[in-house]
Amino acid sequence: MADRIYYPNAELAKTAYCNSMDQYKKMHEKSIKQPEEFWSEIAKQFYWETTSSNDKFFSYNFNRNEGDIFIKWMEGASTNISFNLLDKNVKCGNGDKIAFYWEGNDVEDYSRLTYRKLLEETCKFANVLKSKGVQKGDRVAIYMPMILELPIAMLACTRIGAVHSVIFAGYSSDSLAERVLDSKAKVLLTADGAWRGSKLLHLKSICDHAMDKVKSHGHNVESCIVISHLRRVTCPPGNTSDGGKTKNGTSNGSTSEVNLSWDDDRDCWWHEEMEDADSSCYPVWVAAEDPLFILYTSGSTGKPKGVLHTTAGYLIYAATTFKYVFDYKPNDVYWCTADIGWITGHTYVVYGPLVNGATSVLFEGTPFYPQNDRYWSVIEKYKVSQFYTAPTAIRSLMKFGDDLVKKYNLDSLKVLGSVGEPINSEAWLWFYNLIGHGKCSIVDTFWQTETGGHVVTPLPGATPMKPGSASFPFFGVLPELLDEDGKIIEGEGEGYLVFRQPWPGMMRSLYGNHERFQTTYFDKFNGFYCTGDGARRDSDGYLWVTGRIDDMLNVSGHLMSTAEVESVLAEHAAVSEAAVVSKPHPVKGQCLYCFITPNEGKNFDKQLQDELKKKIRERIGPFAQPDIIHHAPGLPKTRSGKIMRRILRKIAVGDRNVGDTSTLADEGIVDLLFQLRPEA
Ligand code: 6R9
Repeated sequence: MADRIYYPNAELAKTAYCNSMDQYKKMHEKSIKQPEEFWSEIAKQFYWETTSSNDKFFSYNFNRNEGDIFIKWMEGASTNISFNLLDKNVKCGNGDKIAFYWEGNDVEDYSRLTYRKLLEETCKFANVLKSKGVQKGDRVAIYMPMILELPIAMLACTRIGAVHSVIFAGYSSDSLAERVLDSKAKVLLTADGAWRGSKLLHLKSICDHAMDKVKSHGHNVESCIVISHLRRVTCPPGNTSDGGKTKNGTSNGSTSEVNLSWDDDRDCWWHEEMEDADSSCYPVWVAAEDPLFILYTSGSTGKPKGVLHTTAGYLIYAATTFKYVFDYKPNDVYWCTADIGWITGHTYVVYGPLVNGATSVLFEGTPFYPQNDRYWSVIEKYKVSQFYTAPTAIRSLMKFGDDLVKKYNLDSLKVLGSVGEPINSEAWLWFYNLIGHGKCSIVDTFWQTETGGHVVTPLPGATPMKPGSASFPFFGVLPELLDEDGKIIEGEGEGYLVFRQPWPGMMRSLYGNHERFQTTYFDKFNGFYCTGDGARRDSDGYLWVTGRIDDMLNVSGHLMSTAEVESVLAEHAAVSEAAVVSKPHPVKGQCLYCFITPNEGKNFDKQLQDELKKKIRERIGPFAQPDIIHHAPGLPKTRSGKIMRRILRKIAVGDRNVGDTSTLADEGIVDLLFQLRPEA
């Protein structure tokens, strides 16, 4: 079944923006050979305060021998993103159209926001930011749950040319502090707290710790603006918390009852600041290459990388990928389940849908609350037509059986999307047959925080699908597979996935560290952007992304580096050394498998294991908690002291076929580690 080719639904193809492989090939060829013409035609759909001349539309250097790496699109043009997403839609008659249906953690909590109201709220909050001294180019850190104020805050930044840095609200206070410090954010936006399932997240208190830490490193967050969220949502049953509504909808009390610490000089309530804010705010026109946002992603050295995206190129790329990959039509309702704290949420919850005037669902909760059928009930409730989620979510929902799905009417679905990691064929087929009733196209979208938008993906009305293959490059993208020596692999084969030339939405730098940007992505293969992923091309030219080939792990779609986890583990007083590898996991894709060498005289016992798990949760976040901690009296190292992770990965899966061990300083260690394997 998995080898079969699945053709796009003929009905969908009839009206699709791109409805055949011929059309795709023509458009792709033009986008590669004449990028200026291709993208300038698309750019005409947006508002530019000043435009770019043809000779300056696109320039770049991918070759370090020829100077610094740079990528520039639409030099000379200026615009404002919030103007294109909001004012333009309101002017075009979309003012009363719903921009977001908000679906809270609890089924009783929901609301909606039109484009007109979104514009008004954005302008008001932009004025609040101005009143806090935020100016063009200043960084604003955002640590918020999935609530309507989050896109409002991001768009308010763009209104005045401020640079947002959204930090996923599952990160610990240390991780938050590290990111706030790196970007030197002037203002931090958060909420008092939020429910995730039946768990309460104390967001403001996490921010307090982070701001203290930032201060001890010499940087001051001048203002912290807090949304009073708990008082307006329903408390999960069995909880009597903090000022939230009880199950019957009556209020438990006011937010002042929430036990928050408060710094009067720094902290203020969002709703109080908004009360008198002016609802109009003239947009600040920014240059095409002015920064739009920073988004941190894990780096293989352990220090997060502040991926920097700029204005014009990101806008046209988010707009174009959203339109073609989801084939969004004016009456559709689109739902991307990703948190806005990740790149998928930036491009495909906020920018892509809004610039296309789309109606989306913004979901605060989890797939498992109050029951394991929440996703299917939300699709039925809003008649969702495009549903975009992650393989890890699909695999975890498959476990609960098909009956839970069959209770719901999912007929509205047309396109299903997958992102974050390779999708195995079993999950693909379940998604296709059970969720999509065999009539929806699946778009398996390969991309990265760095790429800004989809780079390898099927188009739903054109591409015949092979389960597990991200298939072909999007417009403007020219992939190659390289062998270890940097030689191009033609035709069938497997190698490093790289890109030969920039597309508009690709990152421009790492914030404050252009040198690291150049060495991380361009040093391995001169003249190519290196993704860090491996891929295979089959005899039909389809690309199959096989996963990371650097020291990165992908746990439930969250990317993290082994170095990042190892350095936290090694800080524990009882730990002499730690080595982390990934192990395949049936639901999460990969999980963390940690080898720990205790210090002399220290016991490797349950208490130590629990402490290490707790430390990772606190320092990185709960999603990074290791699944297995393995006692390693020694580690397999080369004579030069390099840990051979290849061997550790074999031990993790119990595969005795470890290959050549002759370069090891102590070959006996491998046997010992096999003996000490914990029962999985
Ligand atoms: C969008 C996003 C990027 C890494 C990437 C790759 C993996 C993402 C994938 C996929 C296979 C897909 N990845 N989509 N692998 N097929 N469709 O996830 O960004 O968080 O930066 O992660 O995720 O390994 O390099 P990000």
